[in-house]
Amino acid sequence: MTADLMRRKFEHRFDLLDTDGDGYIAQTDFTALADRLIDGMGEPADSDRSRALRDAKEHYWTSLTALVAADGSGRISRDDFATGLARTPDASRISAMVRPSVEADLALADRDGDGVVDVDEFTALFHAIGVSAPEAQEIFRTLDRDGDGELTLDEWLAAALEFFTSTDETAPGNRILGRV
Ligand SMILES: [Ca+2]
Ligand SMILES: [Ca+2]
Ligand SMILES: [Ca+2]
Repeated sequence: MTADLMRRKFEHRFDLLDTDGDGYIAQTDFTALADRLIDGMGEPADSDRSRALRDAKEHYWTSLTALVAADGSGRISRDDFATGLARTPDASRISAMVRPSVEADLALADRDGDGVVDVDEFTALFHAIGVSAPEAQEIFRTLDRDGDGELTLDEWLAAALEFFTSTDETAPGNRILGRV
């Protein structure tokens, strides 16, 4: 059951990361993902936030290829992705991979610049990658663990790490990108 949960989570994430839907994740998917988020939030393409987001997604891609045995083709298949991540949930490496990405996502989403993300900011960010408002609101409530209506960097990072490493069916982080 545990292996099954991990596989379901990673396959779900793969489908979201495979932006062009060709069955492989490549650097171009991460570039497209960054552009989609930047456009969707109405952020100028050359702003500091946009640059930081693009750099963070590139870092994510580079870290991911180091983590999941790539076949040297510069792309990762669905099976390699799910199998590789399920085999080695190395928390420190996962954390190093996702932290810049979460920081950049938060900075992009935080339109009023108060350092945290409210439900409307969160919903707008997720809308940019095709997640419906009701689903984004549900994800927000799950990730906002103290229920104060604000998603902090720590709450977001905890969920991101949990997504990759927790074998608990009920872990809130499993829901970071919606139902799996
Ligand atoms: Ca692809
Ligand atoms: Ca905010
Ligand atoms: Ca909170």
